[in-house]
Amino acid sequence: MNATRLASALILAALLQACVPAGPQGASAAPAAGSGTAGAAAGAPAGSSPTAAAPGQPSAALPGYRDYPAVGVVKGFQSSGKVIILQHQDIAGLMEGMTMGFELKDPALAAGFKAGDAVDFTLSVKDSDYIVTALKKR
Ligand SMILES: [Cu+2]
Repeated sequence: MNATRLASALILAALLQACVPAGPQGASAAPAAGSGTAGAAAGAPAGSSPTAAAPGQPSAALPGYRDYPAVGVVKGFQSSGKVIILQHQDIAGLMEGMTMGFELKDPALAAGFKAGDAVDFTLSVKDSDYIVTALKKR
């Protein structure tokens, strides 16, 4: 049971660490009084993260691209809804957390989404092309 709780704390700590400061999700995650477990987390072997260095999988939506699962918060839209601005967490094997715009494969993917929505999304990448090919609310 302790191990389970520690694992949860580790996951939470990792999520919080990956999160860019001043995120709206701080509202739900802010009361993390995990200061006591932070030290333990830092010293623990980090062998429980199979996705840590995982490169993207070949994309099903876009041939030649690779898919990276990602988590973020919608900040807005540009280019008549063709570009979504996402404050994304670290994307394993790709980039650190930041706020940036991504082209939507289809603007319809973002129908019903608004600024402030926490989302899981799939980023399909080829060279310097970053395209959101899947989007769902968390
Ligand atoms: Cu980025």
